[in-house]
Amino acid sequence: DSNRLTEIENYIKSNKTEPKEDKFGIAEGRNVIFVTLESTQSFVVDRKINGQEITPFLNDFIKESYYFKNFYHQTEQGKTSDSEFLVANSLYPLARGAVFFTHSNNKYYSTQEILKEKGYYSATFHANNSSFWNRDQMYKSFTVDEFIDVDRYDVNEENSIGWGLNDIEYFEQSVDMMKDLPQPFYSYFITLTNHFPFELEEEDRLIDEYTSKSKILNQYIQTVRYQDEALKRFIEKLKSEGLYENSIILFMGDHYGISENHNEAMAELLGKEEITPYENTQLQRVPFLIHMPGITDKNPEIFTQVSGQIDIKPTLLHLLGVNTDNIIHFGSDLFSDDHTPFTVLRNGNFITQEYISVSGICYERETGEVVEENEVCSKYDDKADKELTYSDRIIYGDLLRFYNKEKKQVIKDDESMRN
Ligand code: GP9
Ligand code: MN
Repeated sequence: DSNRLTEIENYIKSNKTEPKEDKFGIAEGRNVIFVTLESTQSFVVDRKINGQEITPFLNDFIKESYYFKNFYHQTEQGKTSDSEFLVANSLYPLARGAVFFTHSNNKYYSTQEILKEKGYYSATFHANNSSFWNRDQMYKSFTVDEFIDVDRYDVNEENSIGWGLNDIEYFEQSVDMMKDLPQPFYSYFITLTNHFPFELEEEDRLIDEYTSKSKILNQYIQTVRYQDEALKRFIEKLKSEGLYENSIILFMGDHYGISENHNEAMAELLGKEEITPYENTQLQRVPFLIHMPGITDKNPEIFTQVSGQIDIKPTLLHLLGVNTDNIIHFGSDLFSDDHTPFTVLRNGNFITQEYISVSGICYERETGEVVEENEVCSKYDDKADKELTYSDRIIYGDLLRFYNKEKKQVIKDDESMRN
């Protein structure tokens, strides 16, 4: 019944933060260009291998953007689809399985749907089969207006590798289709080349080979470098097609790419003795940036507060001037003065500005020192648990069917009985 949603709503309201006045609505009416960077972790940013930058374009682009250094992915087995779920709903994905498969018929109130009410048209560009991750079904529940899937791209032997169309070609063809979208639009791009096992043609290798014991890590460096080149050309083409100026561009890593099986090579690359559970948690950071021509290029900023994918929806909606007061979601606006830096990963580990809790062990966030007085972490256990449990309840109980979108309020029990 709807009382279950009311309890959750009360929790969310008690954690409500006010949007920052000078940021609210600064991107109002702009086209949104959201890009998912496949398997991209933050450790590649600003890092050189044999004197060569892995992400030269990204490193420069960050200098004209808002960049979030301590931003974590919160995905689980649903991988990319989990990251999409987080961005669209500011709800947590599930601990097991992929919510895109298990709960695609639920009621949601996605970023796409909220923006549609404001006159936006939404489209997802992804050169894979539309049924992969059950996207075709879930996108209906998210009210995505158009899914530009593999059938809309010209894919051939020359321009594809590994999982399909290579990123340079993908962006090239995508921009040509973007020109026809009704504006303003909310466009969502999902890259593919930097996907396990990170295969690449010889001619696309733009950085000297890394030579650790892990073939996977070595190839990853190459595909990340290649993806960076694709992003550079994407932005250039947006500029030449007149789609750049009036836009808000967001880049987000979807999840980790290098698993713990490669810890030894990873430790060597990072110059650490070993990858401890603390280091492994820090490796769950993925790049997140917001770029607004005419705004962030003039006043770029690096944000160090702890944050995660759950926070994107309210942050973006506020920049677009959309109020989120009565929308059921767990994230909070990253620009808000009273944003609590607290990020819970889907496995229950969590990060605060001072501490990181991994499997019940408490570490100093910056140094990785174990903290003996565990209370400094354990006082957040309850909050971590509540976030995940409440979100799960919404999904398992399909509780958003008790939410009235027109009135922006939870339907009262007597009312829901009539429906
Ligand atoms: C597949 C692409 C990659 O369409 O999104 O999926 P992943 O394996 O990373 O979840
Ligand atoms: Mn992915």
